[in-house]
Amino acid sequence: MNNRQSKDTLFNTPNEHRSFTFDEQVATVFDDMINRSVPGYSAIIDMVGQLAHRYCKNGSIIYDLGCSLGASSLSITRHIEHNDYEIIAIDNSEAMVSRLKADLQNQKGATKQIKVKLEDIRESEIKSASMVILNFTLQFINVKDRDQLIKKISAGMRPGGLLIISEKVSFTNMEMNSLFIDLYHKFKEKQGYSELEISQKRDALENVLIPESLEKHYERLLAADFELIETWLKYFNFASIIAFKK
Ligand code: GEK
Repeated sequence: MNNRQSKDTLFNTPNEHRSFTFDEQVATVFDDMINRSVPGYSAIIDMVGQLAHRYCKNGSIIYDLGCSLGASSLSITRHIEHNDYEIIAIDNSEAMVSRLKADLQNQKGATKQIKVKLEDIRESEIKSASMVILNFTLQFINVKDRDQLIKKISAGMRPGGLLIISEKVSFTNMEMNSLFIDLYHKFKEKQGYSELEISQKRDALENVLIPESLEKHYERLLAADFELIETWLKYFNFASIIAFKK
C-alpha cells in the first residue's frame, strides 16, 4: 500500500444505501479494497508482468483498460527488461486517473513508459496492440456494449497479440453459483470484513458489477477472432483468461 492509501472501511456503518462508484472515497482505499476483496489478485498482477516479459518484444504497445491505480501497468514495468515499449493506461474515473498520474510523477525510471488517459474505454482507439489487459474491468461495462468492445479490441491488435481478461464469473448451475458465492463470503470474512460490510458492499454492487459465465466469455472471444483461449487461474467465482489474436 503506498502512503496515500488507507484501509477500506467504506461499508462498515449501517444504512449506507448507495450504488458503488469509483469516486474519491474508493480511490483512497482502493489498494486495500481490491487486495482483500479479489481472491488471487496479487497472483494475477504478477502474472500480467510475467506474460508481458514473455510476449512484449521491442516496439510493443500495451493497453491497460480500466487501469485504476495502475497495478497491472506497474507490474509490467517491473518485469520487462527493455525500454522499447509503451503502455497506454486508461480509466474513466477522475479520482483514479489523477491519483495514478500523481503517483507516477513521484516515481522515476521505468514509469515514463506509462501514458495515462482519462477516457471511457468504449470510446478509446486501440491501435497495433501487442497486449491488452482488462483486469476486472469488463464486468463494469454495460452488458450490451461488451461484444462490440471486444471486437474493437481485437481489430486493434497485432496477430498473435495477447489479451488478458480477469472477471468475477457466474455459474449457470444455481447450486454451484451459491456454493462459490458462499465460499467467497467466507474468504472476505477471513480478510477482516464484517457480515455488515460484506452485505452492504454486495448491495452497492448490484446492477453495477454484472458477472457472466466463463462459457459466455469464451463465446464472445471466439466470435471476435481470438484463439487458444485458456482460463489460467480460477479461484471460487473469480477467473483470469488469456486469449491470442488470430
Ligand atoms: C487493477 N485493472 O488494479 N471506461 C474506463 N474505465 C472504466 C469504465 C469505462 N467505461 N468502466 C469502469 N472503469 C485494475 C482494477 S477496477 C476493478 C480495475 C474493481 C474502471 C473503473 O473506473 C475502475 O477503476 C476499473 O474500471 C475497475 O488491476 O474495482 O473490481
